[in-house]
Amino acid sequence: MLLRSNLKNSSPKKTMVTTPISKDIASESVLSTEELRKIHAYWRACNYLAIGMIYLRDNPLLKEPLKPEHIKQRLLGHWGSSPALSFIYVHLNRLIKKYDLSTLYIAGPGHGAPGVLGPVYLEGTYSEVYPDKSEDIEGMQKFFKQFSFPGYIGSHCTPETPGSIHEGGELGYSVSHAFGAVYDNPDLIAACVVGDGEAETGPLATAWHSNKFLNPVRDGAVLPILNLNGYKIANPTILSRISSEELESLFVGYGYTPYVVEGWDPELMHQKMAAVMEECVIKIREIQQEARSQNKAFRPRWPMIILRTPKGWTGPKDVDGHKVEGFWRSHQVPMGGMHSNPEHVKLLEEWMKSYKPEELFDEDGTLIPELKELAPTGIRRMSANPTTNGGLLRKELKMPDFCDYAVEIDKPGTVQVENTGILGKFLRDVMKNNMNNFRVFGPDETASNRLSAIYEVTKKTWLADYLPEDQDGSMLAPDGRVMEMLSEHTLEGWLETYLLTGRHGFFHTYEAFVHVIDSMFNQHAKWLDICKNHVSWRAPVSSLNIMLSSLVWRQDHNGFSHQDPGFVDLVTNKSADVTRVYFPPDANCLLSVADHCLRSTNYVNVIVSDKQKHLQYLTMDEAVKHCTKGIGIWEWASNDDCGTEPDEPDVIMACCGDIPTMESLAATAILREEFPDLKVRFINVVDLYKLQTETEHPHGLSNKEFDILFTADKPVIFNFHGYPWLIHKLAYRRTNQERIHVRGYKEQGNINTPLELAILNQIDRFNLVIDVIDRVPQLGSRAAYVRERMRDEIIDNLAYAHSEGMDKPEVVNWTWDS
Ligand SMILES: Cc1ncc(C[n+]2csc(CCOP(=O)(O)OP(=O)(O)O)c2C)c(N)n1
Ligand SMILES: [Mg+2]
Repeated sequence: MLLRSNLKNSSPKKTMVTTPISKDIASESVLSTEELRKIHAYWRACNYLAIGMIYLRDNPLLKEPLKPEHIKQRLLGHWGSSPALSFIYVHLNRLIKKYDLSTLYIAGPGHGAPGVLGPVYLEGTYSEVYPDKSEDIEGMQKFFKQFSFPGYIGSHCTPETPGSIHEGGELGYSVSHAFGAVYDNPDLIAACVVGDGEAETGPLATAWHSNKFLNPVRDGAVLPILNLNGYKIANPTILSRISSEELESLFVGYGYTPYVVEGWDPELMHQKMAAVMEECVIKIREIQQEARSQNKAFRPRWPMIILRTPKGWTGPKDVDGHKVEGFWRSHQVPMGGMHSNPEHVKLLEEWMKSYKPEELFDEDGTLIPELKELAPTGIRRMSANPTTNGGLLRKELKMPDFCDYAVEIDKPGTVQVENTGILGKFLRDVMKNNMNNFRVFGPDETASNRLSAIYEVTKKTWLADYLPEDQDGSMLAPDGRVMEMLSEHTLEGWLETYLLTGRHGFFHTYEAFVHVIDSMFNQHAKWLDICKNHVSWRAPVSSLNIMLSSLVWRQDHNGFSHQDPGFVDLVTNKSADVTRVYFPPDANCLLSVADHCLRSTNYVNVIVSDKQKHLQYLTMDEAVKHCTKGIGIWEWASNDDCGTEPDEPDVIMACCGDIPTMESLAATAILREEFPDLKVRFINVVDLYKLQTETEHPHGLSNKEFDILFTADKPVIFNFHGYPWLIHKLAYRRTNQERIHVRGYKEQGNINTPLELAILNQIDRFNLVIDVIDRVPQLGSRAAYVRERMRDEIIDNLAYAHSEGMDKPEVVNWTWDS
């Protein structure tokens, strides 16, 4: 045990090597005249292609005078970011060849896709993947026309882009994506271009700290390149309008050594960029060499580049009297009106010809050999780096047998267990078996969500400073495999590309705060959907597994702010091809579901499971069957099968979610005692999508199956974990759906006891009994008395909670004894 006095005197153990900031190393020329000429020519070819993509549908090499009919009717795409993106790309190519680097390219401003697609085409990958976009004039014409054209590809670095694992449509995730790709990929460098507008987003701002989680012994490196082109869509960027001192200090504070490359003159800029980028690559290698030769993890000052270039660099200086190059007006298409303004057509032609395409491409439209050889070949091309089609590298997890972690069940509903605690043991062994391609991600909640068993085999990754008292339970280690940072954005970003590069992971977070990454989930689901349905060359990747814990119904001490079960509503908006939502009611079901999710590919699996103690219902054998079916009658809780013909239930008690399941069971117990003749069928839903029809979701029940389970006309009292409308939304096509009465969270909450919270939202046992009484016609006079008693129970229990600060012992200790 550490003593208090130790704590007082302790000073952080420095893990970071402090090297002087070196910035202005580019005074000498590193490129020979020949190299400079060629690299500039290659960049000109990229820029030419970028403009061609945005403007042309025909006449790709301008062999004929440019006419309006050669130009697309709708001009879409972003020129502004493109020149810098390809500038960086060609300079990376030089070093990839020189040092035989394995590198991938992340374009933060992915809207500048023309700046990426150009070099991808020039290095041949595009034509290999899409043979009709061949490296000749015919292929170039198709390549131009397809860009941002209906029926073809989008204007970002979409999944169709070879080498892309980051679309960059929604800004903010480039840095976290870059780091996620290099964790456990020691030989990989992720070159990550960050837009200066993008850098204003919350997710990007916090992701700079990813370097505190990067271990130079076992992980690769990220080279961030902040493209300070000064503007967003129609505004200056903050980082471009602060002093150099402030700017550089910011990155020093984030733990980087910033190298500044600044200017307009391409010739000078090529020399500077070549020198700085080479210095950065050498630094990265030195750091890795130092760490790996001694097997010693430390946090170095990683290099990063601040590239200050004009927005729309090399584009038209002015259009119609307005400044364009170096201003926000170059963000998208510098000039339109191509079908009404001949002057603009002339300007476009001059602009394109300024790159001298005849010097770059031969008669057939193929890049000339002396330029072709500037690009790396084979899998060294950033567009063909194997990690960018990670499904091909993916190896199945070595899975322990989840049945070995089963909770013993003698009688359903009598034993209480922390479900996620059991899962933690299973995940511990998944981790133990897969110590270089599986990680667990959470915003400082691994222990809180009861998954601490994982720490028996690995700790939390931590490359920042250590204090002596950290020995006392902080569970930090430079080689830990549990990723904890209080940034759901960063965690989600890391995990997404960890998966896209062929590995496996598990993300868990508080239910209410998963909303922080709503739109990241959206983007990833869209990415998967496109890959699955439209990009056949992308191999399936491991599913994104998200477990929501610390659920709405057990936020009695955190209160209202922590009560929000709405993430699953969002999930159900996304493509049925890639979304799955599970509500395991107990630990054995959770194990079965988790095993299934960890083995699956190309989905976002959402598992909703609370961390507190809950009643256990199914043996492992029963749980496997129940989860395989996804929905089922719990016979032991039902009494509608009496062996008389024709048997029919009077009411169906349906439930979905661990807490609502217990309340439904408790209500069923009351019903069976109070109305022994009432025939109750008890149905539990694990797989939420069972409620949709099979035409809407592959998991959906057919109408026939649904009617057999729920009957065609009996009242259904559906107790749901989340917002009630979601069940109505999913089941809206079912027979007589107006008989389906859903209880769920109604935004009623505060500091409550669990039962009080349930009562306020009417998912509690007493309100459910009242619901049955109100919906089932033949209950007779007794119903009135039972209904009164239920109302009395509600009043009593609320009063008890407010006087004692807890629920009555008979509620807390309730078990299923029927
Ligand atoms: C999160 C997000 N908000 C807003 C937008 C709309 N948007 C598209 S491009 C852009 C400006 C981006 O500026 P910057 O990152 O500097 O890239 P640049 O175009 O200058 O290369 C904006 C605001 C977006 N794509 N994503
Ligand atoms: Mg910008």
